[in-house]
Amino acid sequence: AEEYPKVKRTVDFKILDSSDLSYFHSILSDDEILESKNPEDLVSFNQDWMKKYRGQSNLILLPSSTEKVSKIMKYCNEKKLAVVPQGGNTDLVGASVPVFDEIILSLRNMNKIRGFDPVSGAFKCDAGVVMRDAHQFLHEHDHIFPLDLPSRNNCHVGGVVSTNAGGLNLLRYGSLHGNVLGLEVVLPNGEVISNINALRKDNTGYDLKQLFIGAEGTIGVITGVSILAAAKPKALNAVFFGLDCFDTVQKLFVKAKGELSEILSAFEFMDRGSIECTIEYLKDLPFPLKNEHNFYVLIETSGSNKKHDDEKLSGFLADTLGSKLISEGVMAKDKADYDRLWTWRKSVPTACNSYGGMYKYDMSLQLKDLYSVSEAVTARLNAAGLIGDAPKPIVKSCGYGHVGDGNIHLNIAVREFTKQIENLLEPFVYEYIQSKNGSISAEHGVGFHKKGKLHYCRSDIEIRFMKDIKHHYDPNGILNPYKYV
Ligand code: 2HG
Ligand code: ZN
Repeated sequence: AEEYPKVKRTVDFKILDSSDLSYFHSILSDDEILESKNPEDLVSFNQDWMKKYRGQSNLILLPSSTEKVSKIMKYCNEKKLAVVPQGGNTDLVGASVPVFDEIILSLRNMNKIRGFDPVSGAFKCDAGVVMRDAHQFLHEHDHIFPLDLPSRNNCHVGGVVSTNAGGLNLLRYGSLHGNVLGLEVVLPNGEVISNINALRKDNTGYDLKQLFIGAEGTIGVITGVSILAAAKPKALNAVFFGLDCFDTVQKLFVKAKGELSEILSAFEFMDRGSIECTIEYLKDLPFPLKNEHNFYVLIETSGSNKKHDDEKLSGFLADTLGSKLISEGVMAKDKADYDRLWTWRKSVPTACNSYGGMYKYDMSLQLKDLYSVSEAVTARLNAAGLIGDAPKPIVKSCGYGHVGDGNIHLNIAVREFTKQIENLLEPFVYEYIQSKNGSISAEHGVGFHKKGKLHYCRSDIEIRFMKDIKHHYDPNGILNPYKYV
């Protein structure tokens, strides 16, 4: 596990006692409270998905209404009890678990859909609705949730908004900063800001909701979300390509934008390491291509006319292969085939995680530089003799991500965490990103993992502004403490 001892518990924070528990019992029902003297009993809340971070909380509150969240926050603020808000706990930077004994405020009992307007597409729900359920509901209403992620079966709508996750179709539907119409947020002092009935356009001064999108629960607890759902595409298709170099990936991207244009909905890449790891993990699933390549690309189209879209995509495939830009590619034959092609992309994170453990970097760079960070890191690991030919080398470097968004995920899968590997990776990776004017977090956030690292991509003035905002909303610093701000 990551070393939490780098920080000390804030002495000002109160230590939970029986009077606090009595208060919580007076406002919540029994199934809204989970407590144990032994934090081990609460491990699924105390520990993150990657099993890298583990806190020591003895108390989980699972309120079922905004009013209850507000009462909890008001009380905690008055008593200086620290609180970490938690959604599906699928985050990747140690943002959603406690560091010490913070109370965990889980939104999972706030799981109601509040309404849907099929004319405008505005969809409203509680923060704790699981993304899969939002998709399911909207599907039945001929719409889709404008964001999809490999963790869709567990992550919460409020959690992804708090994280400002990007997902697999940002290229088509845009970021949450554009899609979220309004939010309901409980502030650390218990006050509720609500513009959940928001309009598509509202130009009356500061757009306050934007501050909470990507804030990772440091200045307020998102309890409700209103978001613009998109019309459900009637035709989906995908092609899977094998390519020789990242330069060709970029050429293919330009071609796809130009020729598939309005039906292009995803352009994802994976390198050789990612696919080798995933082949090992998926064992029995036959790989769609015959040959090995240095890069793989999955292109998705979605549109409204199956015949037109399929013709366009198969024409694109034939032309790409014919022009010798690329030597191998396949198009999905049917829906099951389409799902299988996506499995090769969606399984990469889990495949890397099952290797042993992983060092995870999520970065934004100019497209021309996107893969260079992986090459630079791999060269260092290679020079240290850590990437060998053994069936399962000590280190496996997996670079993949969202070409359309200029976002690479670099997972350094390891059989075990060692100081040697860590010292080869950091601060090298961050300094590299800084030298290219990139961002050290494209979509996973900052959390505990990148605490103290903002200066690699944010100026002193920007960091000062963030601290001012944190202090303004949360003067006692009780909300998600010890994290990036
Ligand atoms: C993805 O693009 C998600 O698959 C998760 O952002 C990435 O876990 C990851 O590395
Ligand atoms: Zn991603």
